[in-house]
Amino acid sequence: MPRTLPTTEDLRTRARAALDHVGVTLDDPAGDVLHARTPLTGENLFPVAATTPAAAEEALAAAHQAFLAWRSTPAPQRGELVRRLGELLREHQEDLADLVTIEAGKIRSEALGEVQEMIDICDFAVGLSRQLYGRTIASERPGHRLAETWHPLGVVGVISAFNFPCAVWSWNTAVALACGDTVVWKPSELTPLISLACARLLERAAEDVGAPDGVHRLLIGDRAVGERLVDDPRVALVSATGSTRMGREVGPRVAARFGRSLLELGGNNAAIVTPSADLDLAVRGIVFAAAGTAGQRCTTLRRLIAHRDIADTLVARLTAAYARLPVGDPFDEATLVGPLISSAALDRMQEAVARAQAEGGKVLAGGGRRLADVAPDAAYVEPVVVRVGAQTGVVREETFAPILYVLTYDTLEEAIALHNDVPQGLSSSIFTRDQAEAELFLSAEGSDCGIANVNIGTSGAEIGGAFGGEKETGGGRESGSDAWRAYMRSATNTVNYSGRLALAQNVNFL
Ligand code: UN1
Repeated sequence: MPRTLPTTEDLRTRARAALDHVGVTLDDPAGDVLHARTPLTGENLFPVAATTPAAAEEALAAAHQAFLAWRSTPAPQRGELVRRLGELLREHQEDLADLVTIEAGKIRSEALGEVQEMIDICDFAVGLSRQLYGRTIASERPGHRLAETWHPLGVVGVISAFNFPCAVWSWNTAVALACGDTVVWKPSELTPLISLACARLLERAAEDVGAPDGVHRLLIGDRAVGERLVDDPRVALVSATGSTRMGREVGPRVAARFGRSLLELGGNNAAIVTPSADLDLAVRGIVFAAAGTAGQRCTTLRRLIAHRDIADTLVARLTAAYARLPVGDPFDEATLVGPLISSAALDRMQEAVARAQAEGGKVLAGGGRRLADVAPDAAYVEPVVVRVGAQTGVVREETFAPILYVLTYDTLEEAIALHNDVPQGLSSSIFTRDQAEAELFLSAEGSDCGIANVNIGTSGAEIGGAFGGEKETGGGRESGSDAWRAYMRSATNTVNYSGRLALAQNVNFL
């Protein structure tokens, strides 16, 4: 088990080098600042200038002004900007991954994977820039053509969370730019450095291809800065990723001004394991989904619903795997579980485990704090498995930490009912070798989530599919498939080339 950590000074040097490679210089900020911080040691790295209200206004005005030109730039030409961004992301994959590890605490392969997700969505969006298809519809009238056209929407406000500090931005930004929109981004206050790096690369891409400078703006700051995006009528779409509590505020406020919102909120993702499941595969899938990213993905597996006949065997294998999980320095190649984002997150995890115990749950593995002597302000913790008797109280909530609650079932109908009986609806999976069980789970009577998988865990979706979920998860869809439609407005066109006026529904007039 790794017993050492890099020092905060090492991390400063490494972050500075990465920023330097992408072209960001951190000046000594005057005025309001926020502190870039690293969960690896729990200490501050650098002060970063916060966006002033006047600068936020300038950003919104610039993005709106740029939209007026960008919307009439041919879409394949807009794709060139995204292509250039993708090239720069490839070139700087290591630098960006360093910043992701330093600010979000992800292990190396996951940090590189997050940047890969950005590269992938750029490739997707370049293709999309030649595929913004509308349909032609059969008109009921002779000499008429009925068609659907897709137009750019406006400024897109992107609000993103610490746990995917750059991939979620890229899903929104690459697609929005291809669709002819411009973007104003409010990242998490916890990850300003990676945000500055991404914004700089997009700025460089825009310079290289001659795109308007206002296609993208970054707002660094707290909630008040995010509120500007939520309330400004120039922001046509607010795409917000974060807690259900945040979405409950953002959704109605944007709706009150008839803006659009795309919400990607909390998950409480479950996997059902049936008696026919391949347990080797299930154990590996479950451990990655539940303990990977230190349980801090919105797709993290939080509930395991195991058939009574295999539950004890499965749990024994899981607890053995948990006992071997290397927790520690995410830069160490051997580590699989990095730190939680903050000691507040650790407090919330410990409270949740205590509540589960008070509700009758039994901790079967994990929960111990690690490296507290080396880094008292950091939050390294062993992922936890808790067996619970019923899906009550804390099990119905999303705690953003590596806690896996284990429940048992007797019939698949009962398992599916348990599965769906939580307020959230993001991701889900079933481990089975029985095709009928798999198909039932994927059917209308099965999982009620936006993502439903077979023989693979709940996390780690590819960008090609649409990403998002139902119920308290907010209903939004981002990333691939036809999620692009949320970033455009459609117009229905009726063109009469008959030379005569024929009214629809056979109406006679004049
Ligand atoms: C998130 O946690 O907000 O499917 C996004 C996954 C990743 C994205 C997660 N591709 O786990």
